[in-house]
Amino acid sequence: MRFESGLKLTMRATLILATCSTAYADDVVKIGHVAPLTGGMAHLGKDNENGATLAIEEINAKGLLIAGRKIKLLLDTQDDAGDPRTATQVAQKLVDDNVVAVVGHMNSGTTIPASRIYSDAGILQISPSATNPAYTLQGFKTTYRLVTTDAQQAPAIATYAASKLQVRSVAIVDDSTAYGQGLATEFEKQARALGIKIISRDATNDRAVDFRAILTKIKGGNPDAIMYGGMDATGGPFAKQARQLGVKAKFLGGDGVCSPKLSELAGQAADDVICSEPGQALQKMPQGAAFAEKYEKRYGHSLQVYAPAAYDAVYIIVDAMKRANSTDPKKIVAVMPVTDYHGVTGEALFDSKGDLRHGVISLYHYVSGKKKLLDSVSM
Ligand code: ABU
Repeated sequence: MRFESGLKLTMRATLILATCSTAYADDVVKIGHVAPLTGGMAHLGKDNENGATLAIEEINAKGLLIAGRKIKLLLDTQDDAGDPRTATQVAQKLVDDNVVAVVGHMNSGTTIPASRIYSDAGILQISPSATNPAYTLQGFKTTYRLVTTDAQQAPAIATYAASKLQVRSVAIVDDSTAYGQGLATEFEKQARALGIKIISRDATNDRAVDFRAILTKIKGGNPDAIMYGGMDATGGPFAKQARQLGVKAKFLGGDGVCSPKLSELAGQAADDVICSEPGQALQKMPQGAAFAEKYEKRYGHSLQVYAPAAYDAVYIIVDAMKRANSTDPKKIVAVMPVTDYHGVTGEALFDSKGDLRHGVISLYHYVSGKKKLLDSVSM
């Protein structure tokens, strides 16, 4: 069992706990969380943190008993700034902090390098958002995710573009990250298979702000669509600058761009974006509406994309603790393969790699800046 006594908490926390008569009976168990909490992706990282926090608060309020001991959960949340090197540093910090499991990271480019550290430490990692297939292909027993992969998402976007939007030619741009590059490559494979002409393939980076050189080149090729592999922080300005340059193409993207915030970042160009999300649309999730309402009540604004998955990830960790009757990280990992948890995002059943057994992809567009569901595809 990995418990940290209330007596070992900081002086401030000890004083707070000492005012409560039952506090000394509680063992503090830390669950790690990592996402970019600063920089251009902070709105998505904070959304993940909010989802995880909501679950922790609910579980603590109801009370949690494991192996006859009262547990108080603490979210040990860290900022990796979406940077792979920082991600490995904060992963090691969480291991040193004795977390029992980790919700995160948010980006594929941070989740993948951090996963070796958690694997070496025998600590369960559940990403609510990393979609690059490589994450769960490393042979680690500790890697899980609650999103369908880009190997499923990219073909869904390409197929929709060819069959419903009559896209016959496309320019592809990625942000040189594990996510953006991987998604663009999977899209390119499927687009070629469907007979879509690839006019060009270019790379920018995930901190770029000026896309005019790439867009001017793309404009010359006059593609029906531009597929952007990257996040909304760069995808929004990319689409906006394309419109300013008079590019007429539709914009295609994955879940990285598919946020409510995109319309703020892209302006009117958002109405030409078609994007995918891993999983069922919030309004189609059995507990989706209730979760959205609870989130808004707690935070005073609506959620972005991955908060329901981050929320479910905490409950799945607690479900594993209950089934293992332990907070020992290795015992938690041992029971994860037989998880069958019904959460906000639906039923979580994992394959031998830690991927969801049944995936759904939702496709969206924007109407007057509002994200609207177009279609759902079961994989
Ligand atoms: N799935 C898009 C955002 C997170 C990632 O990098 O995979």
